[in-house]
Formats: sequence, C-alpha cells, structure tokens
Amino acid sequence: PKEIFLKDYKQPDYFFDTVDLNFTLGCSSPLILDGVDVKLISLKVNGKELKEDDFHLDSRQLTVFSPPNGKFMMETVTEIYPQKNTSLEGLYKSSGNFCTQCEAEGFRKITFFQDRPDIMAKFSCRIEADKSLYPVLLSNGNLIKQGEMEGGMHYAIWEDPFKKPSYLFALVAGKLESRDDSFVTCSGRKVILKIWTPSQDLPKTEHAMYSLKTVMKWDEDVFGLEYDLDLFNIVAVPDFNMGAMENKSLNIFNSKVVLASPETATDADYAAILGVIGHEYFHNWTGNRVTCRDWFQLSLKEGLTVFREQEFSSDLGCRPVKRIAAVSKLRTYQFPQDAGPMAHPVRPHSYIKGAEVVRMYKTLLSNSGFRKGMDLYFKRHDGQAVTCEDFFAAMRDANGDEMANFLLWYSQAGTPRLNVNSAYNAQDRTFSLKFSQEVPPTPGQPIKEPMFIPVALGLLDSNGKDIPLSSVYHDGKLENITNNGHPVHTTVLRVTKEKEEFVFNNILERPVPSILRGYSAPVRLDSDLTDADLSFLLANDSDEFNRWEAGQVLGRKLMLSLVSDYQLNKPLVLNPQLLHGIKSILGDSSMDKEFIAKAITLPGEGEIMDLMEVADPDAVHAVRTFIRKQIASGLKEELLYVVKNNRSSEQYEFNHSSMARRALKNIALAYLGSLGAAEITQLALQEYKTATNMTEQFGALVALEQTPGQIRDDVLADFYNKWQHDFLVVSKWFSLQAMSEVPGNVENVRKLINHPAFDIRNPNKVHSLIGGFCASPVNFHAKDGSGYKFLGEMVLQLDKLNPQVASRTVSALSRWKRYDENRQALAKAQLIMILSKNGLSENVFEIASKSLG
Ligand code: DPP
Ligand code: ZN
Repeated sequence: PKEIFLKDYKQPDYFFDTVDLNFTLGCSSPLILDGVDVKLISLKVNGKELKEDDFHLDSRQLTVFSPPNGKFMMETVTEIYPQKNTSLEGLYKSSGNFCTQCEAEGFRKITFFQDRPDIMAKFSCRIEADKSLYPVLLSNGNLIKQGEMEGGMHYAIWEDPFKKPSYLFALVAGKLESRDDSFVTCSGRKVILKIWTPSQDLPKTEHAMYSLKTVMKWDEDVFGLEYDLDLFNIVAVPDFNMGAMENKSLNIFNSKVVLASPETATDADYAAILGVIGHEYFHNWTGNRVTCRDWFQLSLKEGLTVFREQEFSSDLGCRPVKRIAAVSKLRTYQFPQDAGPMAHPVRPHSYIKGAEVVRMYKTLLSNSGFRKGMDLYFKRHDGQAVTCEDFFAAMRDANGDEMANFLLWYSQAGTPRLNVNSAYNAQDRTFSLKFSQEVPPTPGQPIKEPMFIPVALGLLDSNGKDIPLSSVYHDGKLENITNNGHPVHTTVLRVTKEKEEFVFNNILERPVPSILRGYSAPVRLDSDLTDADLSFLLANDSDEFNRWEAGQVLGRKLMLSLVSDYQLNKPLVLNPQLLHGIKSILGDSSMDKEFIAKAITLPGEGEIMDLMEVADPDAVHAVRTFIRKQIASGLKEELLYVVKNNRSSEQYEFNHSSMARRALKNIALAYLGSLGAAEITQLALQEYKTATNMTEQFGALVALEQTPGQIRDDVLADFYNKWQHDFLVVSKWFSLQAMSEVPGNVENVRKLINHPAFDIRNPNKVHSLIGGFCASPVNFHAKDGSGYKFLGEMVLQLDKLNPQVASRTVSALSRWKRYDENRQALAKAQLIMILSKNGLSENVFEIASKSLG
C-alpha cells in the first residue's frame, strides 16, 4: 500500500448533484432444500435455468441463494437409482416392485425438498412405467387419470386433496393384485378398500381385510372419527425397515403384518396384523390430519396412536391380558433403555412410553374427559403441524384441569421410582399411604423435578373385597372422591410432590392396598407389602393386572434371592410356595386361560438382570432354568392335563377363547419340554405332527428345541423342508434357532448366516437371526465375548447396506456397562472396533458413540 500525503490533494474533475439509491432490505433468504443420493439434472426458477453461481450443491443440500420475492415456480429434474438403493429409504425395489418409505427423511432421497413435517403441501404424482412389468401404479389420494403410451408404457396421475408433509408421500409400482372390499362410513359414504400383494399371496389377506373393516368401524364408534377419502389402499412388501407406514391412503406394510393363514401364521401374528392395520389406519387422524411440527414431537403421533391401537386390541380381546403384554414390553425394552446411555425423554422418540403418557391423561380425566380433550384437539388443530404442548393444552382446556407439572413426562428422561409406605391406625381407624418419588439422573439431565404420577388405588378388606371409598385426607383437607356421590372401589391419587401423604378414614380393619392398578403410571414401584400381602392380592385383587403383578413381584424377589445363592455357590432350593401358587392358578377354571398363561410365566432374564447392581447373565439363566425345570417336574401331571385338554378339535378361529386355549397349551408344553424326558419328547413330536395350525405346530417345535440332540435336529430340518417356500415361516425358523439357549449357539447362528435362505438385505431375516440371537442373554453375553464379536462383524456388514437396520442391531451393545469387568472390556472393544471404521453411517456412529459414553 502507498502512503497518502496532504501535499498530493487536487480538486476532482467531476461533481454529482443528486444521489438516488435503491435498497431492497430483508429480501429473500436462501432456499435450502434437502437432497441425498440424488443427482441434479436441471434446476429452473420461473421457467429459467439457474446459473451456476445462483445455487450451491453439496452431498446433503441444495441452496438457492436468492429466489424471487413472493410466489415463484421452481422445477427440478433429478436422477435416482432405486434398484441400487439397499437402505430401503426413499424409492427402492422390493421383489421386483417399486415402493417408497419416506418417514422420517426418505423423501430427500427422491428429490430436493424442504424435507420436514411442518412443510405441508398438496401433492400430485404422475407415474410412467412399462405396462407389462409394472401394471399397477399407485400413489396417495385419488386416481385422476390413467392411460396408454407408446412403446408399451402406461401412466397414472394421482392427486391427494389433503395437504401433507413429505414423509407421508408414497408410490408403488409393480405386478400386484388386490383383494377388494368396501366400507360404508357413518355418514353413508362408500369407501373402496384394496389390499395389494403378488397374486399368490392374495388368499392370505383375508384377516387383514377383516382387521381393516373392524378398525374403521371402531374409530367411528369410539372416537367419532370417519375416513376421509373414497379409496384406501394397503400394499404388502417383503423388504421393509419397519412394521408399516401410514402414508395418506396408501399404507405400505411389511408383509409379515399383512399375510396370514392358519397353517402359516401364529395367533401372535394374527394379533399383530390386527394391531398394526389398526395402528396405521388410526394415523390417518392422529398423524396425518394432525401431524408433528418437528421430529421432537414424534410422540404426539406415535404415543397417541400406539395408545389407540392398544385400546382397540383390548376392546377386541381380553383387556387385562393386553395390558400385561404392553407393560411387559415396557419393562423389557423401555426401562433398560431409560437406565442406560441411550436414555431420552418421551420427546423425541419414545413410542411405548409415549403411549403410557396418553394413557395417564385418560386415567386422570376419565373416558369421557379424555374424549372431550380429543375432540377439542381435532377441532383446534385439524390440518396443522403441532406440538405435544398443543395436545396437553387441548386436554387441559377441554376439562378445566390444570394437571400442573404433567408436561414433565415429555421432557424428563428416566423411569421414576415411587416408594410407598402404609400404616394402619386401629384406634383412629385410619389408613395412611406415604409416597416418595425420585427420578434417577440420565445423560444430560443430572437433576430432576418431581413428576405428576396418577396412582390408581383400591383397598381390600380381609375377605378380599374392595372397600368402598368416598373421601381421602390430603394436603391438609378432606377430598371427596365419590363418583356423583357414590363411593368408588378404585380412586386415582395424584402424587405430584417428592413426598406426599394420603389418609383414608373410617377403615375398620387393616386393609391390603392394591397400588397402581392397571399400571396407572410407568414407574418402578417399591412398596412395603409383605409376601403375605402379595399372595393375598394374587388370590383376590379385583384388578386383574395387579393380580398378575403381585405374582410377578413375588417371582422377581424369589429369582433375585436364588441368583444370589447361585453366586455364593449355595445349592438352589425352590420355595414350595411358588409351586403351590402355580398349581392353584393352573387349576382355577374361573380364570381366563390366556391370563393363566401370563400368570405362570416367570419374569424374563432381561427383567431380572435389570434389577441387579451388576447384571449376571449366567446366574440369571441358571436360576430361571432351574425354576422352570422344578415347576415342570413338580407339576408334571397338571401340565400334561393342560396339554391334553386344550387340543384343537375345531377349525382355526381367530377369537379370544381359542387363542387363550392355545396359549395355555403351548406354555404348558414348553415347561414340560424343559425336562428333556423321552415321554415328553414323544408327546411334543405327536403334537408337532398332528397340529392343524402354526400356533400349535410352532409351540411343539419350541418345546422340542430346548433339548440338543438328534430329535431336535431332525424336527428342525423337517420344519424347514416343509416351509422353505414361505419366507415368513422361514423367518420364524431362523428366529427360534437364533434365540436358542443351547450352549455355544453362536456357532450355529454363524452357520445359519450362510444358509441359502438367509438374506442380509431383508430386514425381517436380519431381525430374526441377528436380532433373535442378541435377545438370548446367555449366548449373546457369552463370557468369551463370542457373541459380541459376532455382532460387531454383522454391524459392519449391515452398515454398508442398510444403516437403519445396522443401527438397530448395534444398540444391543449399548448397555455394556451393566455387566462385569471382563464382559465390559469385550463389548467395549467391539464398539471401539466399529467406531474405528471409515465410512460409518451417521446412524451407527450415533448409537455406537453414545453407547461408548
Ligand atoms: N410411522 C410408522 C408407524 O407408525 C413408523 N414405524 O408404523
Ligand atoms: Zn405409528
């Protein structure tokens, strides 16, 4: 730079008289569109191709620097390769057909878009394809036009009249046929229903169609919600990352939750089909008509829809049994996660716990109050993308109930611990319950506030009858708890503080409290109930869930004490009380058979490990196996009686009583199978050969599978030969062997990976074989680390093909800190190995690095 001096000053040669400036301030911000694995061919704005410096393109986003003000038209032409897409997100091919999966961020793999749920637009879709290869062309909404084109091509134009976010877009093209039916809505509109599959599978869609019609009616009856288009399509595909997807009027399903016949599907499959068809259909209102503002609100649609699905299944089956199943799932999957490095609040993405939160609204506000809240929610938010606070506000405002601090359920992670101490004062005839609560610290949330915990409660008198309740002393005043002046048998206490006391007056004898009836809040309950109290509840509680729960608490206690005996090398001795209890349940003809089946099932190994300071898979497995065998030998006659008296005599029927009968028979047979005795093996073989439905055939196979040897190998081979043409049945065959508790099973699983029927690109098979293996603690957590090593190898292979499936698989390693030092080191080494690889997907990186902590 040259220095300037005063001496150099000279007059200018020109002068300006006036200066007129034009600024356009605050003009267009850049338009940023998501796009992954899409090639940009052309980009036009208002008909003009954009120049290279008008936009920027990287591997994730397309930025248009200054689009015109106001409305403008943008056209993009992109190129994608669905046949190479193994991630099964975006547009891909499955068994020769095209299909899509756009939730959560798949649409950006199809074209450039603001791929977020608060961008709602009307979509139309023109599809062109070779007519002989892809005779069926489907998308959302109504078919507007279709026709022939030159060269054997044809086209279809679909228009969806409802605005929707991109994650609900869908397209299907292929050789499919449909089962057709119709439904007349409450306002008298006829809706055409179609379930699409390859032609050979059509006979297996009868149950799915029954489920669809049943759920459409139920949603009208229970929530007053009517379907809003004239066509509803369901398509079943064999390769799908999840269960199903609720795309507007074009639901795409994993064929596992559509196809069923009595010979190939179990009762559990039938129930899952009913539930998932229900779930996706419910999303039309809770998810599609009212959607999420952002993905932190996922529970707004998923929690609510899972809840609606649970209610639907309960109304069609046995309510307490459905509740038991839901709570077992919560304990198996959610609680361990809550206590580990992956702990997160209901927001952003807890399905199961989200449903519990919705259930608490209903518990607090009653059926009719909950319905009022739902009605207000739809009235306020139809057509909008909203938040969990909006849902809360609708419930609050419709009922005039503040429900202070309830929203913490959405933001605080971890499972709250609730402690109860009770005391009876014979002189004052009062019964007091003192609650204290604590929410354990979780990653990023060291300190927690007390939660709003609805505690449904009943008090049993010495005859086991519910004591009528009309008032409770709480917070310095006597609260009326009658229902329009009538005493109640169950009341809902609102525990909102760290410590809180409730006192009942006029209680004539020491009652046994039945606390948290129906599992009214997703907490871990510790109480001062004695074993005698628990046995009393098991025998008498009018709340069936708590009856089952009392048995489970006793079972957990017993198992934990045997685990410590085992660890101290003490001989294992079973408390005869347990045999006695199970015997009386087995013999109680007044009880529902499915309930009996649940009640005689011991808590799972994972659930017990979850309660230990240091999880010990070997000890827990040894103890559970020991108890099972003791029950089987101690109650052999009773169990044989159950098997013999619950055989099918009739054609397969999907109804509660036949399913309950089969469930009980199968569990009895499984207990007996643990003995590995020759006569039982013969019995199970006989059951296997004569079974007329998959539920019983598979039940027999489960019983036989437990004992290594020639018979086991032969029957497994026979099953495969019989069903090798049916990939859904073959998946069951993989999963049974994967979950096997036979020692050293990892070697068998490694062999099965190379079996011609295994396909690592198919998520169902990965889930059956690799997921199944990880679900069997004794082999997955083998001392020598062979299970962890196998998983590490599989995760790397999977990640190259399908990051979503790979990340689900790697999460089996996330709780490594719960185990002994030796196992910790082995599991940690696998996580480090995975993280050291180049080109790891973000999905796997996130789970593996969070797990490493
Ligand atoms: N939104 C999908 C469903 O609800 C995700 N699994 O089924
Ligand atoms: Zn869902």
